[in-house]
Amino acid sequence: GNFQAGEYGKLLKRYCECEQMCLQKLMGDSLRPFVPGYYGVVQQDEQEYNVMDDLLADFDSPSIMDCKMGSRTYLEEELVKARERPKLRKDMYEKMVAVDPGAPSEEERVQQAVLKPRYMQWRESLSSTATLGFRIEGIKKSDGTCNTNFKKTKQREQVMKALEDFVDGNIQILRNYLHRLEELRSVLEKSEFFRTHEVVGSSLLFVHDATGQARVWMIDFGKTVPLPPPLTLDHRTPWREGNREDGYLWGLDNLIQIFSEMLPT
Ligand code: 4IP
Ligand code: MN
Repeated sequence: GNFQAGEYGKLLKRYCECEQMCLQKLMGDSLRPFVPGYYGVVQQDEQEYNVMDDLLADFDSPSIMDCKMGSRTYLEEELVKARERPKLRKDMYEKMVAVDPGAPSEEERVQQAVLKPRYMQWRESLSSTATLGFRIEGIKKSDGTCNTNFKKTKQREQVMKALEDFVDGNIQILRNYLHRLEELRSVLEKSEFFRTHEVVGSSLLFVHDATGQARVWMIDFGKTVPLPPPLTLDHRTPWREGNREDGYLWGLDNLIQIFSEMLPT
């Protein structure tokens, strides 16, 4: 797997240079309270790991949700690669037909393979990524139940239902999450790191427990890359190839709106 248990309260994640660069910079950014603390690299059995805070350590039987943020889930360089030296992906074809046997085109059926951007875009439009700028990837509840079956969770109503179930209808937890998301948005809007990075494939990790404690962190920076200066992003402008926009804040706006609508007025 990608993770190893660390010392108490720490987590070891398989080393990724891109993630290391991001976490290092984030330790000096206004976003620091919204990301896991970073403690450098360790080696264990031939493998290197980034050491970071285990965000679950302070919770008692936590419920956890992973929301992948943004309207685009692959880097623009994947498009360039697919044009310059197209790599046929049989594994992605298999994952595609497992969800929808009718999804591949005639050509893809003949090749029994798809290109990566095609697969990623298909996942985006099947889920709420394309229409809302985020998607639920997985939910693990305090009772031990686990659900990663959200590939076709696309409509607002479906998303709301999943969120409702995640918080077990607990209004106070919803309120706490909403408050935390609004705080995160205001910090993101001022963050130097955020302005100068394309943030792709990053998730928001939602964690709450029976005490009513509810928190949200940004995680997964393996595809978060610095922009060539002086380029910056507003993270809301629709993506067109070349503009590097990722739709992160557009997705967060939608998520905040959905949480608000779920609360009684
Ligand atoms: C996965 O598809 C995810 O999109 C991964 O993105 C992506 O990894 C995988 O590409 C792709 O197969 P499913 O979630 O449908 O299984 P993430 O890491 O953001 O979850 P990359 O490498 O793009 O991050 P490959 O090329 O690693 O298989
Ligand atoms: Mn992830």
